[in-house]
Amino acid sequence: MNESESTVEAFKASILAKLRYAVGKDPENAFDHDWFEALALATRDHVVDRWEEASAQLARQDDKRVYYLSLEFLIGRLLVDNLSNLGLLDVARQAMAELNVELERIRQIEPDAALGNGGLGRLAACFMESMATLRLAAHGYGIRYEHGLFRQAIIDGWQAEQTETWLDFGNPWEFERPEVAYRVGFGGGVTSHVQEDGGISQSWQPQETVRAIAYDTPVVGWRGASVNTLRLWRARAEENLQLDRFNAGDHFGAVAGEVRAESISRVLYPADDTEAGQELRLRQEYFLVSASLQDLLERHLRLHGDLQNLPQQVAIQLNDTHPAIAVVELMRLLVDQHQIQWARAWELTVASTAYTNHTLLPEALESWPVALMERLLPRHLQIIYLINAEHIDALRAKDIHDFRLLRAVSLIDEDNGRRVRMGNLAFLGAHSINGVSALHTRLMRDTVFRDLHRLYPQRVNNKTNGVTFRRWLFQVNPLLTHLLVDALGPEVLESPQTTLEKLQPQAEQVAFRDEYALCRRRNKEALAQLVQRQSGLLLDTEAIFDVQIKRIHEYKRQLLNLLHTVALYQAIRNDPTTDWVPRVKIFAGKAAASYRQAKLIIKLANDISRTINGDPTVRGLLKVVFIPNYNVSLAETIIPAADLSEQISTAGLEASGTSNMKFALNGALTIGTLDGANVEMCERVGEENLFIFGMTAQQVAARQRLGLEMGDVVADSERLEAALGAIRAGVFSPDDPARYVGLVDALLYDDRFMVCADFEAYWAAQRQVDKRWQTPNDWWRSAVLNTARMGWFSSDRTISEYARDIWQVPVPARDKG
Ligand code: 26Q
Repeated sequence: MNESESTVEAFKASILAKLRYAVGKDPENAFDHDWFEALALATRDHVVDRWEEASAQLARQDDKRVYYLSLEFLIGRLLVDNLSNLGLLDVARQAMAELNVELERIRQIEPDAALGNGGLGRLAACFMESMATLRLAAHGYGIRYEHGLFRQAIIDGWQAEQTETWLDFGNPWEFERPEVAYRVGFGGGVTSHVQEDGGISQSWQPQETVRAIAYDTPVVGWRGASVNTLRLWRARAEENLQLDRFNAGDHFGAVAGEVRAESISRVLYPADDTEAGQELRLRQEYFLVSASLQDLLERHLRLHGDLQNLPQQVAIQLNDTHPAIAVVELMRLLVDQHQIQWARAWELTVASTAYTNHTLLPEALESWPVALMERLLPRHLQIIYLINAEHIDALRAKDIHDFRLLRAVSLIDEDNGRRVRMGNLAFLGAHSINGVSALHTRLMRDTVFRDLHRLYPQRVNNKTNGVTFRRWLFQVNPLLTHLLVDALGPEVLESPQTTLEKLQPQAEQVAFRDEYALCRRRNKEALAQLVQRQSGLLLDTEAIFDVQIKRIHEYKRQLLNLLHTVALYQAIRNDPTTDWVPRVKIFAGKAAASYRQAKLIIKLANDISRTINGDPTVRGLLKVVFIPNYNVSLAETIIPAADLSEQISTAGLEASGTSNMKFALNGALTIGTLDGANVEMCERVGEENLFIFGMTAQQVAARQRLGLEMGDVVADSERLEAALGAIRAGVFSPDDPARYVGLVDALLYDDRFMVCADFEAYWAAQRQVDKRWQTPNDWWRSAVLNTARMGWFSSDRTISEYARDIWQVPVPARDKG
């Protein structure tokens, strides 16, 4: 028996042992789920072995630790991720095959860990994987939501939200740590004490406390380079509280208290903007922050015994303002609990904390009513007032008295019923404030943080997002990965960042382009099968697969894509003899449950889909499909099957985008605006290999100043007028002809997102797409060059930049063995 055979044998034995002793089944009676569990547990043993080694090594090295605080981690599935990063995927597949079980089927059993809404949450997951790969001593902190992002059902074309229950069958990847528990307080009041030295100290007596219990998930880096920990907190009621009440006969009260406490980690907020400043959300934010800071300070004191060197040993990264109350909590812990002088505590806090901004939309910037903050976190509000007073005093001392400026940079918004501005708080309390693409960072300096940036010009910096190539290339696209290894050698798996560019000459080789196109064809067939299983619809894999998958938002302009779809439909009907290029328009995405316009856009997509797919005069040249329940796993099937990637947000509004990178890496051509990271993709991939159209951020701003009435624009475009007219008249909604009158009129009279203004440019760019498709040599040359030139968009590069510029931690040299 050779080495690999014995590895397979051992793995098989381990799976069977897990099946028998952990699952309690024998192979004859095992269901798919039992096999999944046995395989996951067998895999987990290997993970844990590496985890132990890595933790021991971290403890020895005593490196500075990075703490990534995020309300969201959009992880998806872990089985293949772990197997693949441990180099055990083929072993596992073989072992399962010898047990007569198909890995491809079993892997689908695993529910997605959907503890996030979209890009920000997925970025946190990519970062965790890259930090483990780069062997940084990094910990993720988040909330173990019992229910992740809702499941989307499409009922009669409308989105319906259904509860997501990822933990129903248990979670093989997590380790409950009941011994790692902290108390988190809420409410109550603050009392002052005169200390021995005559100083005054404050202490907070919360009215209510909740326990945070740790659940640890190991995060495996590539080749098991390191295994880090994602620590998620679960809220539990204080045990004695329940019992006391219960014994006093207050049975309902006992349960109500428990429900109240535990509701904190019950469900992820299913919105990717802030609209509702709800108490429960603030409780979640503080719960995460307080438990995590207590935990990291305890670790720091255990390892170093002194808080004065905190910034040398600890870097805290805030994923947007959601955990920004950390600035205040750290001050409270240092000053009230560890008796550090206020000024010194502030130095330590600022030097330890950094903040990443992910949005510019002023209405999406988090702020909390002062009254709510006072009721829930009275001591924190005091500290906020103190920070603010010192901040404003410091400006006055610098002879800055401009009333407008002072109001703009204040932590308190006095214009909207007194609110605490979390963006300003995070800015003041952090030594680094970063945007997520070059354009976004520039706009941050010019708009939302204009005044603060002038006061602290060193703080704002850019860290363009990236994605992990392990998941978003190697795992999702094994065919292309195989081809890349054939062409470039196994080095491409170790250092895709530097190796992929060596693919460029292959773009000129017909034989290579053919093989490359064949991989795409196979991936399209897989997607077509999925669509057929789900909806019965047959897709033509010869057609351009034209894909827009992301949260539904007006600024992302799914409506622009739908208008193009309708215009194309009308053009085909009007001129059936032209040699139209066959297209499949693929949409997927969830709308926030309370976002009415977004939900109407989903209905419109489904109405258009039904009408066009059912119209025989189109002869299958155009198909439209809305795939329900978009999530990480669905993205993993769709992205490698895409020919065209739609990245068409109103310029200036998409901070970065990350699916744009995943598509391009897998060789889809982008049709997009000069927004977010598209700008940098265009620079690196070469403008001749994408389709850029539409107004720039600057032009958008100028156009908006002219007003949002689009009568002239529409009158100038027959195509647009006809498309809007058909939708407005109920052509796609005969059951309710007036359904879209409001939606169309909003585009005509109040087109905030420049859908009409960009329509003609978009149409023209789409015709360029058709033209390129009809010259396969050109299309596939561009596709290969996209893959070859996307290396820079690896999250390994992004994390290396955070490590160097923000965290000041060394990235250990890679040992390649
Ligand atoms: C805040 C308060 C209350 C309730 C919800 C929220 C909330 C939750 C999630 C606000 C925003 C989000 C998510 C934002 C997000 O995903 N932003 C995206 O981040 C990506 C990673 O940087 C970028 O690529 C995208 O451009 C950006 O839209």
